[in-house]
Amino acid sequence: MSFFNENMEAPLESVDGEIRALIEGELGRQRTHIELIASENFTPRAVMEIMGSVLTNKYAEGYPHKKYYGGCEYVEKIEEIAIERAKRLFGADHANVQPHSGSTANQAAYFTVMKPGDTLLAMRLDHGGHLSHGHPLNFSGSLYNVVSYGVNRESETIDYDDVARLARESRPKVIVAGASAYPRKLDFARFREIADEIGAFLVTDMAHIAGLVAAGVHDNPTKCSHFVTSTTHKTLRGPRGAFVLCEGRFAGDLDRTVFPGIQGGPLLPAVAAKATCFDLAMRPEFKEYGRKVVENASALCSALMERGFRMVSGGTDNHLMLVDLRSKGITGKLGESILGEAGITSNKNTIPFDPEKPMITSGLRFGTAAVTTRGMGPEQMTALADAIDDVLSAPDDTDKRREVRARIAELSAAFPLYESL
Ligand code: DSN
Repeated sequence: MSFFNENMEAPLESVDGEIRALIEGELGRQRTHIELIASENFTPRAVMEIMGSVLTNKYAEGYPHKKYYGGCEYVEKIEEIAIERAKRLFGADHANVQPHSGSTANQAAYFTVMKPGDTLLAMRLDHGGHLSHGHPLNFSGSLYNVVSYGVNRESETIDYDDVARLARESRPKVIVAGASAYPRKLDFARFREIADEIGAFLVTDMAHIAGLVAAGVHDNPTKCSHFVTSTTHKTLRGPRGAFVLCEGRFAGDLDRTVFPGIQGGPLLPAVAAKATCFDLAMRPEFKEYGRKVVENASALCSALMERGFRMVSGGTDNHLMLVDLRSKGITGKLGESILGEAGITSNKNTIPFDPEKPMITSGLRFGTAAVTTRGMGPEQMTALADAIDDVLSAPDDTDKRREVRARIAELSAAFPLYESL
């Protein structure tokens, strides 16, 4: 065997021990910490097997039966299956499963119907939106004339009459429904009514709630939206990646926008893993999973409120919640850091009308997609609320954090993760 081939067959541990050790470290972290980042989840081993498969060796620019390369007989079947499953899962006319990320998926939807300088109406990031919904530092903020809507100061929920007013005043080409830190259900029918009144296109970014939609525990935006964009790795529990759904009349334009407009070759391991993720999400167990995610979020939120925490909008309808830490006299930055020391992973997050800067914040965002995948239920949510309260109520008490860390280690051990890895 040539030197080259020996290296080809060598396992990672003998090729790059440094990276291998760090991956092992990350596996250990995931096993021993409690994951409350609302956009994260644990994907099944089958999905990870696909992500590490030989599909990474193949180029397949174009679409099934119209590929620009030879040797696509297997990968185009895979892509066809992924497309069909995405359409079936969400009831869509058309699906493009090639976008690499949620931002790229949004870019594809925008580019299909907007020109630079057109107006985009979307939710502001500091009220729960996303960078790709028009933030000045994002492509969306620099290409388009962005008008933002936020939440009502009192209710901390979207004021649809205000969205309608902004739409009438600014006449956007596209209205975006969707958020990355909004704990309440979204009224897609109302968004569509607003869009129709002024002749705008409705792009729904369901990245956070896609798994809840698939499970039937959140309204499905597909029939109400001209375009639906999503990632696959959040509540949908698939590989890191994205897709776009649209009405049939936009199919050709959307596909041309993704390729050759924005991307070259699709990431085929991700395309195949999305196919498996969509199939898993159509199974009855996934409906049960979605129901439990929402049940756990509600249990964690109620338990935190009982312990004196103020929750933005007074609660949650979905998989996530936003905690206002001002009553505890600490910032989101400090909260994230001390919870991390105690083995609980979360992220600092602005709350609506936050007096702090985005790198500091007054809030924390918690989500229950990952802990639910691990098998935890309402009883564990109460234990987590106790642990969170113990840490955040005593920010100077390192002994307390050590004691909570031990409790978290015990809780993690009771819900093993990736035992076969
Ligand atoms: N970064 C994701 C989140 O945490 O919500 C959104 O892209």
